[in-house]
Amino acid sequence: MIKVRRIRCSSFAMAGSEAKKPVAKQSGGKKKEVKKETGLGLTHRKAENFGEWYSEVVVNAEMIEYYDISGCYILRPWSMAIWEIMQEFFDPEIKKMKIKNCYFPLFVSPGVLQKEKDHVEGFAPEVAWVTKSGESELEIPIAIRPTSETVMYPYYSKWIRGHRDLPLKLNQWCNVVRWEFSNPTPFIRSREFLWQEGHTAFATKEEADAEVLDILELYRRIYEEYLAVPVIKGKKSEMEKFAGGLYTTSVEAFIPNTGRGIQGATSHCLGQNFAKMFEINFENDKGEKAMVWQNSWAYSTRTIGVMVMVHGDDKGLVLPPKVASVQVIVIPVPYKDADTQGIFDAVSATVNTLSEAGIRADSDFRDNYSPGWKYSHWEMKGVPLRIEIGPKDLANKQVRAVRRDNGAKIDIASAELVVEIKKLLGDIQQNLFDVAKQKRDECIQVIHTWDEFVQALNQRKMILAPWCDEEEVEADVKARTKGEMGAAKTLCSPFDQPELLEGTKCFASGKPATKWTYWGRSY
Ligand code: 87F
Repeated sequence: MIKVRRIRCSSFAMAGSEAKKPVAKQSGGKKKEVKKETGLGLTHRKAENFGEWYSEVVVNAEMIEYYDISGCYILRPWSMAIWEIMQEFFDPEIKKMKIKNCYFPLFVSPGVLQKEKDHVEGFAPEVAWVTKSGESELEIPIAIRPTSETVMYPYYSKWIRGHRDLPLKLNQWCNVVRWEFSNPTPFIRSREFLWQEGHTAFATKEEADAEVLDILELYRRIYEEYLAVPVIKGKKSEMEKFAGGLYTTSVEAFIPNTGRGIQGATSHCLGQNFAKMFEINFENDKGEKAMVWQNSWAYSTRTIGVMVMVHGDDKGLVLPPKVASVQVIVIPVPYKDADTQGIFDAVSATVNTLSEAGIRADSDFRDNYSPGWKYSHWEMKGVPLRIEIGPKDLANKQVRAVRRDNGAKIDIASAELVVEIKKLLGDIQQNLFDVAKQKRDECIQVIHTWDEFVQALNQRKMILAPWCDEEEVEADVKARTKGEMGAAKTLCSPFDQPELLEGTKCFASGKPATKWTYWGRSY
C-alpha cells in the first residue's frame, strides 16, 4: 500500500541533488514508483503568524499531541527524549553536590497547604482540588501539588534536629498542576507540567547563598550548552521574586519573534521564612536553638518550548545535536537499475559505525515513502544531520551529509565518517547558539529616558535601563504600559552589570539609578 499524504506546500525542491525519480523497494523485491509530491509542510510561517506556527511545529514534529482537557498535552517520545537527556545531565550534577532524590506525594492536605498563607494567597485560584471519590463527596477535599514547599517542610521540621542533620538537600523529579486560566501553550504554559524541584536546608546563610548560584549555573548550562539558547543570569525585583522567599535568581531567555522575555528557570533563597512557619529548627554547634536557611529551585519542561521557539524555522523544528534523540538520520536513495541492496547495506553500515562511536544515528528504510518525503519528514522533526546514500555515493565510497541548521551539503569519505560527523555536530551546536545569541543581542536596547523606553518597547526590544529599584516605580511602569499586548515588567537585574556612571537617573522616576535592569513584555 502506498500511503499518500496530501500537503499544502511541497518542499521537494529541497529534496537533494539526485532526486529525479525516486523509487521505493517493495517487500517482494519489485520496484514501484512513489508519488513525489507527498510529504509534510507547515501552513504558517514563523515570521508571519508565530503562535500558529508554534502550535503546528510541536504537533507536526510529533513532540506534542493535544488532549481533550484544555491546557494539558501529551508529551510524545520525541519531546520526552529531550527531557530525559537534560535529566541525564542535571541529575548527576546535583548528585555531585550531594543532593539526593526523593519522592513526596502528589496530594496536599488543606491544612498544610494553607499554613503558609502569604505564599499561597496569590496562587490560590490555581490550586486544583479533588473533591469526590466515585459518587461520594470526600469529607475533606485534597489539593494537588502546585509546588511542594508545604508538602515537604513539615517533614524537614521532623527530620532536622541538630547541626549534624544539616545540610538537608533533596530533589524530586515530578509533575505539578497549576490550573492556569490565561492562554495555555504547549511546554510554555500548561496546567500540568514536569519539573525537578530542589529543596535544601542549611545551618548558615552563606551556604544557602552559594548553592543558589551553583544551581543557577547548572540552569545556564542546560540552556546554553544543551539547548543552545542564550540566557541572562540575574536577580528578580522585589515585585517579581517568589513572594515566600528572601530573593530570587533566574535565567532569562528572549523570544525575538514576539519580543517577549521568558523566565527560563529559578533558584530562590527562601531565607528563614518557611523555617519560621514550619518550625524547622536545630541545635547549633554551640548548643543554641537556631533556624535553618532554605533554598528551592526548579526547571521545567518549559525549557523545551523555549528551544522550539528560538531555533525552529519554516521547515519545522530545529534540534541542537546535544538534545536530539536522533542526531543523524541516514536515508537510502535508491534508483532504478541501481544496486539497491548495496545502498541498503551501506546505510546499515553507516548507522552501525556512527552508533558504535556514540553518535545517536538511525536509518529510515520505510518503503512506502519516497526519499524526498523522508527529507521533509526528518527536517520537520529537526534532526540535525541527514545522510543520503545513493548510487553515486556508493561508487565514490562517500556519503552526503545535509545540515538542518543551514542546509549546507557536505560529501564525506566513508573512511572519515565518524571524525567528520562529530565535527559537524559540534559545529551545528555552536552555530545554533551563535545565531540565537546574535539575534537576541540585536533585540537588546540600552535606554536612558522614558521616551526611549516606550519606543523600544513598541519595537519589541529587551530593554536595559538604569533604574532606582523602587517597587512603586515598577508598579507605575506596569500601569503606564498596560495594553492589549500586556504590560512591561522587570525581567532581571543582570549579575553582569554595565558600569553605572555617577549621576545616572532612573529612566522612569528621574531619581538616582542604583542598577541596570532588563525590562520587557514577558510570557
Ligand atoms: C501556584 C499555586 C500554588 C508558583 C503556585 O519556583 C502555589 C504556587 O508557590 C507557588 N505557583 N509558586 C511558586 C513556586 C516557588 C518555588 N517552588 C519550588 C519555585 C521552585 C521550586
